[in-house]
Amino acid sequence: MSKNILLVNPWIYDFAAYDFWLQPLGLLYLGALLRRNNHQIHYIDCLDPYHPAMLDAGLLPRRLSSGAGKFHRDVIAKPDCLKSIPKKYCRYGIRPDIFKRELELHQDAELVLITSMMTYWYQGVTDAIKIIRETLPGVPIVLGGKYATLCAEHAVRHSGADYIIAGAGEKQILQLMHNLFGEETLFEPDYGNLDSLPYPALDLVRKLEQVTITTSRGCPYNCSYCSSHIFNDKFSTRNPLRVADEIEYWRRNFGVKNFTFYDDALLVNPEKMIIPILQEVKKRNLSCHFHCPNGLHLREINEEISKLLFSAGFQTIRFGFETSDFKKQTETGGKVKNEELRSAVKYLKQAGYATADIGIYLLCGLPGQKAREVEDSINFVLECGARPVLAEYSPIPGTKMWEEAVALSPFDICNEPLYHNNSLLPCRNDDFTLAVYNKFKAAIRNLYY
Ligand code: B12
Ligand code: SF4
Repeated sequence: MSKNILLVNPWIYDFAAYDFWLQPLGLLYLGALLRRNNHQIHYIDCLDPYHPAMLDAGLLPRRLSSGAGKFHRDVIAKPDCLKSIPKKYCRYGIRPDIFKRELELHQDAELVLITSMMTYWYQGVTDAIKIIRETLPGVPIVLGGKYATLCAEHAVRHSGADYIIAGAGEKQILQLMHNLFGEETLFEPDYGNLDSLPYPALDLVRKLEQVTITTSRGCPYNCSYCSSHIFNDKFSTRNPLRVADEIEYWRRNFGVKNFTFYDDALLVNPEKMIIPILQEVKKRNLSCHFHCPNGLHLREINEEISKLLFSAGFQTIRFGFETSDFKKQTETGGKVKNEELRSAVKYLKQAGYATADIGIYLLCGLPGQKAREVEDSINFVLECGARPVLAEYSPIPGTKMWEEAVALSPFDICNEPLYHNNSLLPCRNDDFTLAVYNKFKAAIRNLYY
């Protein structure tokens, strides 16, 4: 029997948030799978910048043609544990009364699926669940995603959801449908083949400005600060021609021009993935813009790939370099070396990219990290002719670096996920202080503006 299922993408509560092509991709994958199983799928996006009730109230945030842009924000009271932080704390997205009114239109919902992104955004999840409970009493609520996986015990105690699902959701949600409603699975994907999954239900997005896409799940590396292996214990990839088919599907049927890759390891094995995809996109005259706000692997960049990225319309490129300190590079996983950055920048520039286009992520505030290391890394990136982009380290439970982070953080990161917030610089220390970090950040900003 077909069920009415409501998908909810909750609010972000944070000191700052920007829509860098954000979509709740995991949730929309599950929505598509359930739809393929004959269920009726509905979607409420608390982050929707174009919600008609918000537009009627004159609350349209500034958006870019690429599909990135601002969210509407309301300043809210800080939780007690963040009271000492001298910054405004905001709820990003639609107003709660609008969310409630939207929920009232879904009185026939039989199940609610809610996702969670950053662990430290969990208050947006718990507040949304509270309102769902009040408005749709008795409807089971299932929580999954990053917070549900990385802080499962916390989520059980605090989220208010009926079911917490950790890790990849496809198999587990079909199992839950069976357990809850006795539903037989009509369509079961081959879990070893990502191409057997239906395309994510991005058609439910009110104004589809950009499509988020993945060519793989997981990562062949295992860096000590990263949780990729917790979500996917092995690296699995799609067929590049099927990825090109997906791009063509959204391009031709929905007119979408901007595509954002959410892979952990998009450039790994380029001859088997990114090269054939981009060649195919060119052959099919799809004329797209591509973005990758997530860190790409520098190691794979050579002359051919650089030219292809540039000519195929890769506009936003960011690379995960993290540090120029050789010892730290090796200890944390060895995904890149200094000489690889130098040669990659050379090839990217020959292909047509300007200095400001080549964003190099540097991880700041790793446990015990000295200011000098960050400063040296910034200087090395500048010397190579690229643009340093500072990324504050967010400690993640279950990663190799977690114990060290717990031992060295001045915050109780073990018991309070709000302290994982990167903008707190959760593992700051007496040498690499917030003031030093702000000084570096301002110096980089001055170089570019
Ligand atoms: C794309 C991405 C980004 C993008 C977009 C943001 C976003 N949140 O989507 C950008 C580049 C902007 C970004 C930025 C950052 N990111 Co990021 N990002 C990712 C990434 C690579 C992919 C997320 C994704 O959509 N995956 C694909 C989908 C299919 O997988 P999924 O969401 O996990 O969904 C599956 C399951 O979780 C589950 N599921 C999901 N929802 C639901 C719901 C229900 C009901 C059920 C049953 C199941 C379920 O089923 C799905 C299908 O199997 C993840 C790493 C990863 N491997 O997941 C990091 C990750 C989420 N990011 C992380 C971090 C640290 C950051 C930054 C703080 C980095 C920095 N220092 O600057 C910033 C902060 C951004 C901000 N403040 O806005 C951390 C999380 C940290 C945390 N404490 O929670 C992650 C996990 C990477 C890591 N380092 O380990 N990120
Ligand atoms: S290479 Fe990137 S995605 Fe892979 S484990 Fe390291 S940080 Fe995570």
